Amino acid sequence: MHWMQILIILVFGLKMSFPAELPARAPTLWLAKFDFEDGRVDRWALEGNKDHFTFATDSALPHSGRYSARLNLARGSDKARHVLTTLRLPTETPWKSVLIRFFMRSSDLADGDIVVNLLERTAKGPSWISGKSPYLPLRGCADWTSVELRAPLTPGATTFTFYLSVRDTGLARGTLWIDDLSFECDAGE
Ligand SMILES: [Ca+2]
Repeated sequence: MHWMQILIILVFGLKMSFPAELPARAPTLWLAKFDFEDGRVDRWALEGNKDHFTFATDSALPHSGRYSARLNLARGSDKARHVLTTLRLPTETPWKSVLIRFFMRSSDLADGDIVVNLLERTAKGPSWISGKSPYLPLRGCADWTSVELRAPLTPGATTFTFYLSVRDTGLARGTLWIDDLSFECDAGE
């Protein structure tokens, strides 16, 4: 068979397999997943009153594998405390949102002692996606609990920062464990 005949058959076959009227699926991208199985938290940073909290991997009752990450508020603090990680966004695609999923459990934390805050960086500079109020207050829970939220992104944003922020009441103390945290970008509506 001549190579042109093979090419025509291949092209025709592909068209038959993927009819043009099927809507194109908006691209998605797995940006990052943290299962903490390397026993490290070196992609995370602490900001604020660092003597008053720790963030490290922990092997007691992980959600998956051998490790989770443990945020321990050793004592109260009237100054801000944050644990954060920044992810680079590939800008070839105008991402419209990011889906964040994780599992958490806690001990001695009141509802809302820790909130999730989200920051994006665009050509205009950094801005809170969540505005001035907490984006998502976390509820205290003794057993592993699934948390999921979708945050809007400004198309063209270059980085995205996920914060676990401790409420500045001076009273918050206790422990939060987090595991299987994933970030998935979506270019759809
Ligand atoms: Ca794990």
